[in-house]
Amino acid sequence: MRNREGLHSLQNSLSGLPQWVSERILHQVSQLTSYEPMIGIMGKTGAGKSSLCNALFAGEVSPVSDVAACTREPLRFRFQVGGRFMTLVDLPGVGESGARDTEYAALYREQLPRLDLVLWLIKADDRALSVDEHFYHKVIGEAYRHKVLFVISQSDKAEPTSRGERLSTEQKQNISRKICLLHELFQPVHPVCAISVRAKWGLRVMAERMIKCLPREASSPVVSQLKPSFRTPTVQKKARDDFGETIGTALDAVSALPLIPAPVRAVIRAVRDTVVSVARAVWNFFF
Ligand SMILES: Nc1nc2c(ncn2[C@@H]2O[C@H](COP(=O)(O)OP(=O)(O)OP(=O)(O)O)[C@@H](O)[C@H]2O)c(=O)[nH]1
Ligand SMILES: [Mg+2]
Repeated sequence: MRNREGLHSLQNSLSGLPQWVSERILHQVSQLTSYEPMIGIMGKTGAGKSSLCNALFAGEVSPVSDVAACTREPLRFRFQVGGRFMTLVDLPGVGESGARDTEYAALYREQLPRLDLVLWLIKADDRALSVDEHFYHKVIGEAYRHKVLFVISQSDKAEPTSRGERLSTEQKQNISRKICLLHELFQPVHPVCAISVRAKWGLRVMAERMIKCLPREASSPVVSQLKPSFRTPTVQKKARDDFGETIGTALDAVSALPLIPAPVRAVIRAVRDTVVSVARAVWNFFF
């Protein structure tokens, strides 16, 4: 219903264009609004993967395939919020014996191209990082590093531990050191984040980073899966801008087609910015 209102405004903004152009753009809009994002999650067992996902996402989780724990297949969880779906893929392998590298390399080569992002959790008090490092270099490889967002989890376990609910200044300093260390070890494409689900610390910034790292077409559908407290103005702005820009890019692509008559091209260029701003304005109707 709300979708229809949004579509109506967009249709109006496209009304000066030839029908085939307008249809092509509306088709793009419908693909964007029905896009099902896929996020991978990695890290040793007990790193806090399930806890983080439960903290961030509002969806009702339904396991898509329940595979016995001993098989090295990724576990998929499909989420649903308000009729939209997202899939989380729990990826195995980090922390297991190096002998399986080839097997995992094959599995990851199959999974990585389809993933919009991979969250890689490293527990704040985990010092056995060479295992993660080995896996990162041997299995992920250069081609997909831009899809990895490292997250230091369970930051409340950083030294010096206390019973307090909040992180102490000393703990935060140690977390900063750990962030620097991870930057040295992994040379990640995106800045490393730190969180504690228990202390409810760092999650909002982490959610913002995650949305920032996502490909344009995936940011809005992921935002719609976040719990309301993480749908901050920054997060919404990024998703709204991405939505507008994707549609702008679709118009640019049409106007760059070789056989487009010059007058049509001129009209496309003339309405482009208006269409983008209408798309941004109606974002809320869709997501
Ligand atoms: N202190 C503390 N404990 C946490 C935090 N996050 C998770 N835990 C605990 O750590 C344990 C492991 O968390 P999970 O979320 O199950 O970890 P996982 O990575 O999904 O583990 P596997 O599914 O076995 O690979 C649980 O007992 C959690 O309650 C945190 O931020 N702080
Ligand atoms: Mg788990």
